[in-house]
Amino acid sequence: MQKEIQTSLASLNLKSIRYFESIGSTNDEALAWAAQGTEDLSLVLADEQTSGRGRAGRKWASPRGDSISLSLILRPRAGEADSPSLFTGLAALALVDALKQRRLTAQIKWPNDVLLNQKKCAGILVESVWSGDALDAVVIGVGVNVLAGSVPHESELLFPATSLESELGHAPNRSDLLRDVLSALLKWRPLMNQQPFIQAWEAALAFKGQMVRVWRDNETPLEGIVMGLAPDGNLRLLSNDKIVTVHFGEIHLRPAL
Ligand code: BT5
Repeated sequence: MQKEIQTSLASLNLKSIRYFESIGSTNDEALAWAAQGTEDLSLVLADEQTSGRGRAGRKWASPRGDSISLSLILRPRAGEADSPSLFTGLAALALVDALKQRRLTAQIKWPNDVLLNQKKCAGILVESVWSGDALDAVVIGVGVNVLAGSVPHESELLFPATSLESELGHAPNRSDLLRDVLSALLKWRPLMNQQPFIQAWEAALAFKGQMVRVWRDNETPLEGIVMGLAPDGNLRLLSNDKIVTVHFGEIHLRPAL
């Protein structure tokens, strides 16, 4: 597998790759590596995570051989975006593009889930390393359910889940998919502060024009119709005849039934 991945990624000019057959969390490894000063475009990959993380301490399942687990380290350049929401959008859009190449129409459940047929097939966890007030590094963690065995039992899920194998009817090649996701991410990166990026992200938003309920930390849930995105990647809802901006952070979004 490792050789196959190296061949697949050769054209991307990544700086350095650390591959693990099994690891706790690729994001933990990448955060430590970033703190030691590794370069922009360093990548951590694993065939299995034993303590994969979602947001707010939730678990992310990535059993051996069934999923893609990656953490890409970026060192934001001068003038580049410094908002975690934009980096989450970058990964989400890259996944949408790579799935489109496999004739799958994915949608983004803002802020960090990628859906196929309204079921979650991938999750994104962006974490930052700060040096005082300056953003030193961003770790973009991406988990993709490639084979059917990657999908946890429904009793462990907050939202329905699926795999690419289940949606396609056959198993896609993991190395090729990995290459296409990273290649799309690198393609969109220079555009992150620009309108076409937000437009493409907005075009892939799930529940557009629909009523959703958003839970935020310790606040009463907010209900509103999904209108789109602000230029910084925050979500715009129409709530009680007013446009409300929901800031990226610890939120959950669900269709309001
Ligand atoms: C996420 O969190 O969706 C972010 C997942 C990020 C995982 C990647 S893998 C590489 C890198 N290294 C890490 O340690 N993490 C990143 P959140 O929105 O909080 O969703 C977590 C919830 O998703 C859990 O509470 C479960 O309900 C559900 N879940 C867990 N594993 C899943 C899976 N494989 N497929 C679909 N849903 C899952």
